[in-house]
Amino acid sequence: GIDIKDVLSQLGVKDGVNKGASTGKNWIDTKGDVIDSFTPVDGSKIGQVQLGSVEDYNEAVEVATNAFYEWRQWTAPARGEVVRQLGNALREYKEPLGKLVSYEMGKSYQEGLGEVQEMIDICDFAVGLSRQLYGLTIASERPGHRMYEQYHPLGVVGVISAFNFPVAVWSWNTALAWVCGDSCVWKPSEKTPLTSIACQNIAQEVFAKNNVPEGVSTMVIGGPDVGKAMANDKKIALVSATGSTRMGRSVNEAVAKRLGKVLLELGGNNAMIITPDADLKIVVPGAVFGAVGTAGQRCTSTRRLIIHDSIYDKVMKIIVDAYGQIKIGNPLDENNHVGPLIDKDSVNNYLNAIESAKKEGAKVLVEGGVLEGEGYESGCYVKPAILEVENHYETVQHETFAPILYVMKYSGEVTEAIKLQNGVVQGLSSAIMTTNLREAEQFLSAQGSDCGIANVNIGTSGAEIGGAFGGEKETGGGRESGSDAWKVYMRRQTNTINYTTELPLAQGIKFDL
Ligand code: UN1
Repeated sequence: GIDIKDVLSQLGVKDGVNKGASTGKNWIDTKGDVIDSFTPVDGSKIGQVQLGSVEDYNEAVEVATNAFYEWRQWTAPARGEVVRQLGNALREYKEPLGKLVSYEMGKSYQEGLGEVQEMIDICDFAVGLSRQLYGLTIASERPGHRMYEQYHPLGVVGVISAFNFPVAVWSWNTALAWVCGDSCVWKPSEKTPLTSIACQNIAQEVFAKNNVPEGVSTMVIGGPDVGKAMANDKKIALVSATGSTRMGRSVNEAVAKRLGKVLLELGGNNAMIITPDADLKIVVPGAVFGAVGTAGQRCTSTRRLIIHDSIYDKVMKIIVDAYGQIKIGNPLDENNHVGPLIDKDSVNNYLNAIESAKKEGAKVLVEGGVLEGEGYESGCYVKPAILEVENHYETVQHETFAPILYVMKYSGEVTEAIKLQNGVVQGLSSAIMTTNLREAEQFLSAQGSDCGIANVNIGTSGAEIGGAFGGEKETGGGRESGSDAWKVYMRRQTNTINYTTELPLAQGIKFDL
């Protein structure tokens, strides 16, 4: 259960109408439509938000631009100190924020807490990073010259995030952008507006305490017009967009036209290869959590199983049996494994995908369907389904954000499985389940998985923040979060310094006056 009024008040969110845009200190007097936030958990209205318009967006960007000129003069470790405090504040708010994520988005409470933990982790990562934003020193070909590179703050970063990770994706981008000296304009999903207001409140509280310039953390909850304005806006140095391939493509086109920078983290079509040498004890929880966790609404969710024909029947029997154990219901009840989909549109997409896969020849191994009756009043609870398919089906090639697992066989060598795994337009995450070193190494080799994430004996979802997160092909090519993903939030400058009394030219060119 959840006392939502109490949770909202702990997070400074009104259960009435909230303003949907902020300059980092002040909530903008938005004039847009008032939208309701309904929870998919029980269908009730949690609160309301008055959307920001393009005008409100422009106001936020202006404040963010001015803030950038000040913020970039703070030392990186001083900026890191603010992010350290943000991480501590998130530790304090972990429980209510995790609950609100669970209630507004519909993921399990454990996963809501896990999402807030990802925020804390990236803050810690960013704090360390704030003393490591280093470039290289390079050997110069000219005598008495020193050549090196440095990274400078980039500018205003636009962050577009999706409903499924309504808070973590914001922090992956902003925690890094802030230590890098950038200011941020966040456009969260309209489907989860209250969690974003809660985050903005937490940031504002910490930033005010530290006299951070107003505008370093701004937010505008708005419609597609605001997203479009951001993509076309020359004042936005980098647009980091997480969401559908369709959205990402249109953002990319607009930003490319003005030669701006993008970081795209778009759709996945993640497969798990199960070879004859797989340890079934870890295959089953790995595959099932990957497919039904977050009700299949992660970009890293397991969409496809590619199973060797010699073990296919045995593996599928165990997995189908495991599906029989899945409890679907209120995600705040820790006995349940699967909560609702985000909304009824999503339920329709789920039903349509099952229907069209069947038309293409799919065989149903676990029947899907929408749940009705007590506890399912929101109409958003669906049964995780398993369909036996062929990889080339159009439905299988497409990412549907729902718990539908497509299974297929391969025969012969692991290279055949890798071909199927790579035979989609997306390239986010992938996994192989095997205890055979040769198979595992082939999967990780240059001829192996073509995805940004390739795991061995781990499912496709649940990446740690320390690695770079993102993927290839229609996933968009961007990398967020760990490793050296920070570099996209900065501009690189190569510096060469001559400390002699001569002016030797590079490439040995002679120029005598
Ligand atoms: C997403 O679904 O957009 O790897 C992000 C994972 C999580 C992040 C998913 N750490 O599943």
